[in-house]
Amino acid sequence: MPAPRTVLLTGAAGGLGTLMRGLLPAYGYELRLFDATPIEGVPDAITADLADKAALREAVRGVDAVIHLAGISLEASFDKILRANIEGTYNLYEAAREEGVRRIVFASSNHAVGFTPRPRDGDPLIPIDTPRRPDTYYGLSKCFGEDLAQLYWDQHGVETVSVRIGSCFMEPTSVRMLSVWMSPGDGARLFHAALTADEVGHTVVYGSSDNRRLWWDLSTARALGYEPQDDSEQYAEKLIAEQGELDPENPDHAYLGGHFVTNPPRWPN
Ligand code: NAI
Ligand code: 15L
Repeated sequence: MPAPRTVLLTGAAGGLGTLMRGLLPAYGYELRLFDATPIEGVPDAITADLADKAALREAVRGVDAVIHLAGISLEASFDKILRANIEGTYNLYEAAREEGVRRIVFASSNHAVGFTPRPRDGDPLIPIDTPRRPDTYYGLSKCFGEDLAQLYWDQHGVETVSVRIGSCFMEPTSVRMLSVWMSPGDGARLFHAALTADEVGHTVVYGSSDNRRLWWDLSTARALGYEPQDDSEQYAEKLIAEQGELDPENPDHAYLGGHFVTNPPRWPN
């Protein structure tokens, strides 16, 4: 596939979308922005819901690839998740298929496998083909998205890289995040690799930096050409001093999904 130039970024108003709007143009991409929430100061961003099939079809027309970040990013009622994440992702894939877009990068999440026990000292890293164990309806919607991506590859030849993102924020803010953090710079490197690698079919990768306390295997991401540059370890001393080491008796610390397993943060509206 020729390297994509014009890329639709859904979820462009959100936290990750804002970070990627800042970082991806340096790789030569022209971003077309899409979100249900208007983006201040960017009048040409498309303000539309993923339920609006006509708007989606127009949004994908003529782009070389899509980075699909839009959706509910926390736990919510099944009805809300169904509409935004399940039907919304289906609508996006249908629009891409109809308009001949060949590559999608899908923001999956560690919460697709959130009920997987985290590795303890000496345990092997969690492989990418570990059985899916969603920790929430939110995580379940990411399992659906990964399966939808597989179907659209097998049935229609639309390629996807599904990125099971850990925690992509400016800095890790918890001891768990020392293991699952993806720096914004590494996020952009990974999205760039996912957009430009040859013949990905449907490839599933974990999305994180090369953290010393890493819990999962980054080899499928590296096979795309991803070379992470960052490591959360520089934040470890301060976070552990404030919060203590992970407690093996605490259920919040027992699984990849952390507190999503016990008391997930909820989508506000
Ligand atoms: P966010 O909540 O900050 O942004 C999500 C954006 O999607 C918002 O701007 C919202 O307006 C938009 N949106 C929600 N429903 C929509 C709909 N029906 N139609 C159109 N737009 C809609 O989330 P964040 O952190 O930026 O995450 C982006 C994506 O990455 C999400 O899909 C999330 O599940 C995934 N992800 C993020 C992680 C992170 O560390 N930030 C970790 C794992 C996955
Ligand atoms: C996610 O999937 C969420 O969208 C994000 O807000 C973080 O909480 C992240 O997972 C995490 O596991 O830290």
